[in-house]
Amino acid sequence: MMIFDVLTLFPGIFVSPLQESILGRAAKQQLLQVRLHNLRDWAEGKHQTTDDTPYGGGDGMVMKPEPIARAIADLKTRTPRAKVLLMTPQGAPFSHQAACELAAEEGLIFLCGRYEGFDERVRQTLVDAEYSIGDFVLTGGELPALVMIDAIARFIPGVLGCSDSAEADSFSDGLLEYPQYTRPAVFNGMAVPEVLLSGDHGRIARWRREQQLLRTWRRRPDLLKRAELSDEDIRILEQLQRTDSESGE
Ligand code: 4GX
Repeated sequence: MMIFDVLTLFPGIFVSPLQESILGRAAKQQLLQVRLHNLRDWAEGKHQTTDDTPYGGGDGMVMKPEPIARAIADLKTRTPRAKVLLMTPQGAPFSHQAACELAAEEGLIFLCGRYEGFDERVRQTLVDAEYSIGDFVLTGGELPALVMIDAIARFIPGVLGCSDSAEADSFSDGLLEYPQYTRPAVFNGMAVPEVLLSGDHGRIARWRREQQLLRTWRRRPDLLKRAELSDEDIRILEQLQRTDSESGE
């Protein structure tokens, strides 16, 4: 069973997202365990202070290193090989690939920062990897940790139903997903593409691949450089580029 330890000043943020739906079921089935820890439990003094003013002056507060060092040392007595992860806009871009690799670890410790972050010596000596979930600024590392736990959990065997596996979904071949439809056949005057009602599985598969290529080329051309493309895919793309002005999306 994979262990996710979370160090945070706000453990309450995690409770409902981890209880619901697929993650909640995975925890019940003992495929993963998320243990929430309040950093304040490792702080000292009457006020159990976890932050302090920055050396050199300036706005905001910085999280003190000692409570974090004690907390990580304690957690590592139980999971000695666990990797310590920090969420920050300065980290490596978190991705499908990173999620897949992290899912192979026995344990992960998510160190969630608030305020202006941590004393630099925490990163230098206690952190194994730093990740960013995107180029924007959040109020803390808690939501990024939840995002990462969700994406990593999908790669743990048994977490997803057999009908949709993490390896089969879009980012595995580097392309965006094709459009999906369900009943009714006509909604607000818009009909489902005829090919999907044809029952011709070969035609349907070709149409879906074409839609994946079209969407990726239109919306995320950057992804095409690293996508796994067959000779047929490349032929379809060249065709799309020639007829682009005609076909609307
Ligand atoms: N993708 N933030 C963390 C506080 C902080 C600052 C420095 C550690 C070091 C973010 C993101 C993000 C805001 C989370 C600053 N903690 N994290 N927080 N985007 O914006 O991961």
